[in-house]
Amino acid sequence: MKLSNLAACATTLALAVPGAALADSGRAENWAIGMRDAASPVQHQLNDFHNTLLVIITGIVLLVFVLLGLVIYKFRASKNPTPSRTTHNTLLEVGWTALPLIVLAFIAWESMRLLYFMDRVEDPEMTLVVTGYQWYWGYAYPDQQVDEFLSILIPEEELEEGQLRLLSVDNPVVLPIDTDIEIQITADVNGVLHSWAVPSFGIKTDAVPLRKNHTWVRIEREGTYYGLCSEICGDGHAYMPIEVRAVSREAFDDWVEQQVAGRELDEPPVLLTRTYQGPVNADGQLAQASGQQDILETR
Ligand SMILES: [Cu+2]
Repeated sequence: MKLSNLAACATTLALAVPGAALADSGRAENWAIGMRDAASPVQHQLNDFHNTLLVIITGIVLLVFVLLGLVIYKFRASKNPTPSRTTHNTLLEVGWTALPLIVLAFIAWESMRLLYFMDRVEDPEMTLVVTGYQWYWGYAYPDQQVDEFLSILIPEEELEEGQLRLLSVDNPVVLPIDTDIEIQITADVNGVLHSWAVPSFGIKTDAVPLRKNHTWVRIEREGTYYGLCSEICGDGHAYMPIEVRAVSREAFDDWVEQQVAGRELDEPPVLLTRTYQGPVNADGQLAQASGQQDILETR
């Protein structure tokens, strides 16, 4: 949301209407405020919940301010040389205990409902397996028999027109729109904790070695969506972005065909050596984190 929309935004907040239509980008923009554009049912609900909470806390702050002002004005020393000694009022006390309880119960109920909604989808149509490595992501599509491929940051000096610094990767993860996708997230068994986070989808799920966490997405629009590792995982933490290409189902099927075509299933795995880029220091030189990793590749 651009700053110039602030006035519209203020009106929107006051009326508790979910965020105005935003530019469709899937990435952060300069001078933007508010949530990233929602592109999944989960993120839509998160936005709505966020807006509802904003109204509730605004109401509470205003109420407290007004009461405080009233007390300061009405019971000032000059007007009350002999202060009242009134204590206890059953109705008031029950009221100011019960009201916050009701508000909190509503927030808790809504939070839990959303947590369960984010957790899983009934009968997913396909599965994406995400694995966090030091420091890049691997993606596999077991249903489509697409073996794991690696998604590695494009170094700044190799960026091409239209690619984004610290966000674009060599092999983006490709997903179809309008499809219930189960996402299983784990991390390299010899590795560390990561977190696979794509704000437009409302996803931020930890990638834990030897554990498979899961979540789901149903992408509503074609486009490119970006995310970042969101668990401080080590010195390559800032260099393992997530780039998701959401395409039509037909385009996705074509992509799968390309991935699978020409692959001899009986071929023995090949030992490949991949390099990854670690942090860059002020002179643009790679710091010591850069290195190599041997990967068994079945293609
Ligand atoms: Cu990480």
